Amino acid sequence: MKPFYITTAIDYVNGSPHIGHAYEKVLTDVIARFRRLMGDRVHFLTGADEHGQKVQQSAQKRGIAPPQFVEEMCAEFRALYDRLNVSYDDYIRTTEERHKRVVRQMLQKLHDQGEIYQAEYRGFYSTRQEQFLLDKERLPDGSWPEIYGEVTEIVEPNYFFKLRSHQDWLVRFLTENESFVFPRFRQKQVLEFLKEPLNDLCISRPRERLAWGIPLPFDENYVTYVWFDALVNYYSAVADQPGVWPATWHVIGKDILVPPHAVYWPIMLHAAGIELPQALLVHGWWLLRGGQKMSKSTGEVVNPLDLIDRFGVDAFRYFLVREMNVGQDSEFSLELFLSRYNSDLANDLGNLVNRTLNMTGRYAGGVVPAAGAAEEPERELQALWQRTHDEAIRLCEGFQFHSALDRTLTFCKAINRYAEHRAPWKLAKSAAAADQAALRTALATMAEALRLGVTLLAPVMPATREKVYAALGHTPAPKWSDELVWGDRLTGRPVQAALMLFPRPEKPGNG
Ligand code: ME8
Repeated sequence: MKPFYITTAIDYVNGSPHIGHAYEKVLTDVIARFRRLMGDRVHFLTGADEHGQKVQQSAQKRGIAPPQFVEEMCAEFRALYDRLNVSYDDYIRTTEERHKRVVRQMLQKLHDQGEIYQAEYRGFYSTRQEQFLLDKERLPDGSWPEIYGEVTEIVEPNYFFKLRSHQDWLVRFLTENESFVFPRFRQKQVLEFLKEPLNDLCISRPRERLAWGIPLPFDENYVTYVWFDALVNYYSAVADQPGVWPATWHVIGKDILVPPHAVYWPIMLHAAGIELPQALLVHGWWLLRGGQKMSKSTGEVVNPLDLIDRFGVDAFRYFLVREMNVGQDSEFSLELFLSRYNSDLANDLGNLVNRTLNMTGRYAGGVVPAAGAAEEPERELQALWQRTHDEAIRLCEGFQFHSALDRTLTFCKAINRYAEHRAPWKLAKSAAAADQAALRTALATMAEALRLGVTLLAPVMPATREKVYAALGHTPAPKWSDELVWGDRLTGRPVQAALMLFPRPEKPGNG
């Protein structure tokens, strides 16, 4: 079986990771975990983009050599992803030999085929963005937008890749492969961009200006310029593992779709005679309140570690996935985070767990009783479970994780309502056999429904599932699909007295 090969963008390691990095890796992790649970063999790649001007400059600022700098930064990124429970199978660094070798092979091949030529390059260069700028990007007064930082004019011989000669092919390819880019509206943006003639792509930088890069195999006075290095990671990481390439999905942010991933990358692969990835999944951006962009250079970023320390990994993962409709942008604020945390997690899910454990302890000696015959309330809850399950799986298949979570939490709320309706605390006061039977059924139903709820949350909240299973004394079946079936799996299991999953923040409102 061909693995489900999924990748993330590789991060620039010139500054600390922020919520955008965390989001992309968590989103990809949710997909990877979902596919694994659905029975696919998954290969999940993430990594670090370590070469380039910005890294060279950041290292200089710190007064250390680039290799030491990237070593430290990369450790910081990886520590975050480990903390976030990102279940990647491989981590590629563009400074690794396995990557450099493949980049050089690919460049040599394209050079031999006549796809790469030398010419004079003249242009206005933004060091901050590591790119040459087009005249049309100037502001009406002739200056450059602030995001580009300092802009200088440069004239130098460089190497170019013949992008333009493949433009017609790419347009045809995208027209014939309508679902190459998800969501669809992004594919339209690519085609829109391709209405203008492409310029050939400058793929080199003179080594004297940029030493921190991969030397061109056919001219060692130059290093490879950013995209020809970075994009190749997806392929270089698996080049020696037959059967893994092509990627099933490249998960990327909207800023690096056009032109890098939707234009350069397909054309590079096509020209080199390598199969194309199956599709690109393009997510939106986390913005600050009022739609403001987060910026490493202004220091206005959200540090994921602060939130994880205060609220736990799964609360943070839940928030990211619940608040973002994949493909759209979303705004981050602590108020919004706290409101989700309190209502969905502390109230609905956390309360459900506490009540279930607590009542099983109090009214059934801490052992899940056997359910009796289902009556109307049980039948209703079971029917709701079946609908929730079917819809959630369908939504996850289509990357609508925010809606899948919504359905699952609605189910949890329904279990709470069921508990209130059955009121075990009242039934427990009665010695009548019918009431005692109803009590056993209610407790068993709550425990079983809770087990199903957290099972469905597994791709997003893996640690929560483990904790609740442990609290319910449950040993899961090997197959997720079996775990998702209503059945009296917990009968006779001893449960924990309590489990504090989502403690309320001490000072609500300001956290
Ligand atoms: O672009 N919200 O690296 P990077 C959501 N090295 N996602 C965000 C975001 C935000 N506020 N800010 C950034 C690079 N991202 C290149 C990629 S791939 C061959 C090379 C996303 O560290 C961004 O869209 O700037 C990108 O997908 C990823 O984080 C890494 O961004």
